[in-house]
Amino acid sequence: MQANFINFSQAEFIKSSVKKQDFPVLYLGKHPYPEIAIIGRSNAGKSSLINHLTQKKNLVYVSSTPGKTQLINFFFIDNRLLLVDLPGYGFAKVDRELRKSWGEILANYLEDRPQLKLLILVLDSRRDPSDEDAAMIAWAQSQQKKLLFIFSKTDKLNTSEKKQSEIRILQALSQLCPGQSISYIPYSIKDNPCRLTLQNKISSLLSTS
Ligand SMILES: Nc1nc2c(ncn2[C@@H]2O[C@H](COP(=O)(O)OP(=O)(O)O)[C@@H](O)[C@H]2O)c(=O)[nH]1
Ligand SMILES: [Mg+2]
Repeated sequence: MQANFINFSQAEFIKSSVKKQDFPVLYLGKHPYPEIAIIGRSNAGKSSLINHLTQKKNLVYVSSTPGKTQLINFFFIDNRLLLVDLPGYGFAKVDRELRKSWGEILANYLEDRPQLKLLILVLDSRRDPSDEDAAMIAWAQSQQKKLLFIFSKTDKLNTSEKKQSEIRILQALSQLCPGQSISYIPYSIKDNPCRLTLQNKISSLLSTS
Protein backbone atom coordinates (compact mmCIF):
# COMPACT_ATOMS: atom_id res chain seq x y z
CA MET A 1 0.00 0.00 0.00
CA GLN A 2 1.28 3.47 -0.87
CA ALA A 3 2.38 5.61 2.06
CA ASN A 4 0.07 8.41 1.04
CA PHE A 5 -3.00 6.20 0.68
CA ILE A 6 -5.90 7.73 2.61
CA ASN A 7 -8.51 5.34 3.92
CA PHE A 8 -11.70 7.35 3.45
CA SER A 9 -13.86 4.62 4.97
CA GLN A 10 -12.22 5.59 8.24
CA ALA A 11 -14.55 8.58 8.60
CA GLU A 12 -15.80 10.13 11.76
CA PHE A 13 -18.27 12.97 12.10
CA ILE A 14 -16.78 15.81 14.15
CA LYS A 15 -19.44 18.49 14.21
CA SER A 16 -21.72 20.80 12.27
CA SER A 17 -21.33 24.52 12.63
CA VAL A 18 -21.99 27.81 10.92
CA LYS A 19 -19.86 30.23 12.91
CA LYS A 20 -16.18 30.77 12.52
CA GLN A 21 -15.48 30.45 16.25
CA ASP A 22 -17.18 27.04 16.25
CA PHE A 23 -15.20 25.55 13.38
CA PRO A 24 -12.99 22.74 14.63
CA VAL A 25 -9.24 23.03 14.37
CA LEU A 26 -7.43 19.77 15.01
CA TYR A 27 -3.70 19.93 15.34
CA LEU A 28 -1.12 17.54 14.09
CA GLY A 29 1.85 18.76 16.11
CA LYS A 30 2.08 22.49 15.51
CA HIS A 31 -0.01 22.60 12.36
CA PRO A 32 -3.70 22.13 11.74
CA TYR A 33 -4.64 18.99 9.84
CA PRO A 34 -5.00 19.62 6.13
CA GLU A 35 -8.54 20.00 4.93
CA ILE A 36 -10.49 19.27 1.77
CA ALA A 37 -13.89 20.80 1.15
CA ILE A 38 -16.73 19.78 -1.13
CA ILE A 39 -18.74 22.50 -2.77
CA GLY A 40 -21.26 22.88 -5.57
CA ARG A 41 -24.78 23.83 -6.33
CA SER A 42 -27.60 22.34 -4.38
CA ASN A 43 -28.56 18.88 -5.71
CA ALA A 44 -25.30 18.47 -7.63
CA GLY A 45 -24.58 15.29 -5.66
CA LYS A 46 -22.19 16.47 -2.91
CA SER A 47 -23.68 14.46 -0.06
CA SER A 48 -23.97 11.36 -2.24
CA LEU A 49 -20.33 11.77 -3.22
CA ILE A 50 -19.22 11.95 0.43
CA ASN A 51 -21.26 8.87 1.34
CA HIS A 52 -19.85 7.02 -1.66
CA LEU A 53 -16.28 8.05 -0.99
CA THR A 54 -16.48 7.07 2.69
CA GLN A 55 -18.60 3.99 1.96
CA LYS A 56 -21.15 5.07 4.51
CA LYS A 57 -24.84 5.03 3.79
CA ASN A 58 -25.71 8.02 5.91
CA LEU A 59 -22.62 9.92 6.87
CA VAL A 60 -24.35 12.91 5.37
CA TYR A 61 -27.96 13.37 4.54
CA VAL A 62 -28.86 12.90 0.88
CA SER A 63 -31.72 15.17 0.12
CA SER A 64 -34.66 14.75 -2.15
CA THR A 65 -35.54 18.31 -1.19
CA PRO A 66 -32.76 20.44 -2.63
CA GLY A 67 -31.56 23.42 -0.68
CA LYS A 68 -31.91 21.99 2.80
CA THR A 69 -28.35 21.62 3.99
CA GLN A 70 -27.27 24.90 5.57
CA LEU A 71 -24.65 23.67 7.97
CA ILE A 72 -20.99 23.07 7.46
CA ASN A 73 -20.29 19.46 8.40
CA PHE A 74 -16.78 18.46 9.43
CA PHE A 75 -15.46 14.90 9.28
CA PHE A 76 -12.16 13.43 10.39
CA ILE A 77 -10.71 11.04 7.83
CA ASP A 78 -8.24 8.29 8.68
CA ASN A 79 -6.54 10.45 11.34
CA ARG A 80 -5.06 12.28 8.37
CA LEU A 81 -7.27 15.11 7.26
CA LEU A 82 -10.58 16.89 7.65
CA LEU A 83 -13.32 16.60 5.06
CA VAL A 84 -15.74 19.51 4.95
CA ASP A 85 -19.23 19.39 3.49
CA LEU A 86 -20.17 22.95 2.56
CA PRO A 87 -23.72 24.19 2.01
CA GLY A 88 -24.87 24.13 -1.60
CA TYR A 89 -25.69 27.25 -3.53
CA GLY A 90 -27.99 28.25 -6.29
CA PHE A 91 -31.30 26.71 -5.52
CA ALA A 92 -33.88 29.04 -7.00
CA LYS A 93 -36.70 28.31 -4.60
CA VAL A 94 -35.12 29.59 -1.41
CA ASP A 95 -35.99 33.09 -0.35
CA ARG A 96 -33.57 35.96 -0.29
CA GLU A 97 -32.87 35.95 3.42
CA LEU A 98 -31.92 32.32 3.40
CA ARG A 99 -29.73 32.82 0.37
CA LYS A 100 -28.00 35.69 2.10
CA SER A 101 -27.32 33.65 5.22
CA TRP A 102 -25.85 30.89 3.06
CA GLY A 103 -23.46 33.31 1.49
CA GLU A 104 -22.40 34.44 4.93
CA ILE A 105 -21.91 30.91 6.22
CA LEU A 106 -19.85 30.04 3.18
CA ALA A 107 -17.77 33.21 3.49
CA ASN A 108 -17.18 32.52 7.21
CA TYR A 109 -15.48 29.32 6.22
CA LEU A 110 -13.77 30.26 2.98
CA GLU A 111 -12.32 33.57 4.05
CA ASP A 112 -10.08 32.28 6.77
CA ARG A 113 -9.06 28.69 6.34
CA PRO A 114 -5.38 28.37 5.45
CA GLN A 115 -5.46 24.61 6.11
CA LEU A 116 -7.88 24.21 3.20
CA LYS A 117 -5.68 22.49 0.62
CA LEU A 118 -8.17 21.29 -1.94
CA LEU A 119 -11.61 22.33 -3.08
CA ILE A 120 -13.68 19.65 -4.78
CA LEU A 121 -16.31 21.27 -6.97
CA VAL A 122 -19.20 18.99 -7.90
CA LEU A 123 -20.85 19.75 -11.24
CA ASP A 124 -23.90 17.86 -12.49
CA SER A 125 -22.79 16.31 -15.82
CA ARG A 126 -26.06 17.31 -17.41
CA ARG A 127 -25.72 21.03 -16.73
CA ASP A 128 -23.40 23.84 -17.65
CA PRO A 129 -21.36 25.41 -14.86
CA SER A 130 -23.42 28.20 -13.25
CA ASP A 131 -22.42 31.75 -12.40
CA GLU A 132 -21.98 30.62 -8.81
CA ASP A 133 -19.68 27.82 -9.93
CA ALA A 134 -17.70 30.42 -11.86
CA ALA A 135 -17.52 32.61 -8.74
CA MET A 136 -16.23 29.66 -6.70
CA ILE A 137 -13.57 28.95 -9.31
CA ALA A 138 -12.51 32.60 -9.34
CA TRP A 139 -12.31 32.57 -5.55
CA ALA A 140 -10.20 29.38 -5.52
CA GLN A 141 -7.83 30.93 -8.03
CA SER A 142 -7.55 34.17 -6.10
CA GLN A 143 -6.66 32.18 -2.97
CA GLN A 144 -4.38 29.77 -4.82
CA LYS A 145 -6.44 26.79 -3.74
CA LYS A 146 -6.27 23.62 -5.76
CA LEU A 147 -9.45 22.58 -7.53
CA LEU A 148 -10.71 19.15 -8.45
CA PHE A 149 -13.88 18.94 -10.53
CA ILE A 150 -16.34 16.08 -10.25
CA PHE A 151 -18.73 15.64 -13.17
CA SER A 152 -21.46 13.86 -11.28
CA LYS A 153 -24.29 11.45 -12.13
CA THR A 154 -22.71 10.09 -15.31
CA ASP A 155 -24.90 6.99 -15.04
CA LYS A 156 -27.76 9.18 -16.18
CA LEU A 157 -26.08 9.61 -19.57
CA ASN A 158 -25.30 7.16 -22.33
CA THR A 159 -21.79 6.80 -23.69
CA SER A 160 -22.07 9.46 -26.38
CA GLU A 161 -23.91 11.90 -24.09
CA LYS A 162 -21.18 11.38 -21.51
CA LYS A 163 -18.50 12.26 -24.04
CA GLN A 164 -20.45 15.33 -25.19
CA SER A 165 -21.01 16.53 -21.65
CA GLU A 166 -17.33 16.12 -20.81
CA ILE A 167 -16.33 18.18 -23.85
CA ARG A 168 -18.94 20.85 -23.09
CA ILE A 169 -18.04 21.23 -19.41
CA LEU A 170 -14.30 21.18 -20.08
CA GLN A 171 -14.74 23.88 -22.68
CA ALA A 172 -16.58 26.07 -20.16
CA LEU A 173 -13.97 25.34 -17.48
CA SER A 174 -11.07 26.15 -19.77
CA GLN A 175 -12.56 29.63 -20.22
CA LEU A 176 -12.84 30.00 -16.45
CA CYS A 177 -9.34 28.63 -15.78
CA PRO A 178 -7.35 29.91 -18.76
CA GLY A 179 -3.93 28.38 -19.21
CA GLN A 180 -4.36 25.94 -16.34
CA SER A 181 -4.54 22.20 -16.33
CA ILE A 182 -7.94 21.02 -15.16
CA SER A 183 -8.21 18.07 -12.78
CA TYR A 184 -11.53 16.30 -13.19
CA ILE A 185 -13.24 12.96 -12.72
CA PRO A 186 -16.47 11.85 -14.39
CA TYR A 187 -18.29 10.24 -11.49
CA SER A 188 -21.21 8.02 -10.65
CA ILE A 189 -22.07 6.71 -7.21
CA LYS A 190 -23.25 3.59 -9.00
CA ASP A 191 -19.75 2.90 -10.23
CA ASN A 192 -17.35 1.69 -7.57
CA PRO A 193 -14.07 2.11 -9.54
CA CYS A 194 -14.77 5.89 -9.48
CA ARG A 195 -14.14 5.84 -5.77
CA LEU A 196 -10.62 4.56 -6.17
CA THR A 197 -9.89 7.10 -8.91
CA LEU A 198 -11.08 9.86 -6.59
CA GLN A 199 -9.10 8.54 -3.61
CA ASN A 200 -5.95 8.38 -5.67
CA LYS A 201 -6.50 11.82 -7.13
CA ILE A 202 -7.04 13.40 -3.73
CA SER A 203 -3.97 11.66 -2.30
CA SER A 204 -1.82 12.80 -5.18
CA LEU A 205 -3.11 16.41 -5.13
CA LEU A 206 -2.48 16.63 -1.39
CA SER A 207 0.97 15.11 -1.58
CA THR A 208 2.10 17.78 -4.04
CA SER A 209 0.94 20.72 -1.95
N1 LIG B 1 -28.26 8.33 -10.56
C1 LIG B 1 -27.49 9.05 -9.74
N2 LIG B 1 -28.07 9.90 -8.86
C2 LIG B 1 -27.26 10.63 -8.06
C3 LIG B 1 -25.84 10.55 -8.13
N3 LIG B 1 -25.33 11.41 -7.20
C4 LIG B 1 -26.38 12.00 -6.61
N4 LIG B 1 -27.55 11.55 -7.10
C5 LIG B 1 -28.93 11.96 -6.71
O1 LIG B 1 -29.05 13.36 -6.85
C6 LIG B 1 -29.87 13.91 -5.81
C7 LIG B 1 -29.12 15.00 -5.06
O2 LIG B 1 -28.01 14.41 -4.40
P1 LIG B 1 -27.37 15.03 -3.06
O3 LIG B 1 -26.20 14.17 -2.76
O4 LIG B 1 -28.39 15.22 -1.99
O5 LIG B 1 -26.92 16.46 -3.60
P2 LIG B 1 -26.36 17.72 -2.78
O6 LIG B 1 -27.51 18.65 -2.60
O7 LIG B 1 -25.31 18.32 -3.68
O8 LIG B 1 -25.78 17.22 -1.49
C8 LIG B 1 -30.26 12.73 -4.92
O9 LIG B 1 -31.54 12.30 -5.30
C9 LIG B 1 -29.22 11.69 -5.23
O10 LIG B 1 -29.67 10.37 -5.04
C10 LIG B 1 -25.26 9.64 -9.09
O11 LIG B 1 -24.03 9.49 -9.23
N5 LIG B 1 -26.14 8.93 -9.86
MG1 LIG C 1 -26.17 17.79 0.51
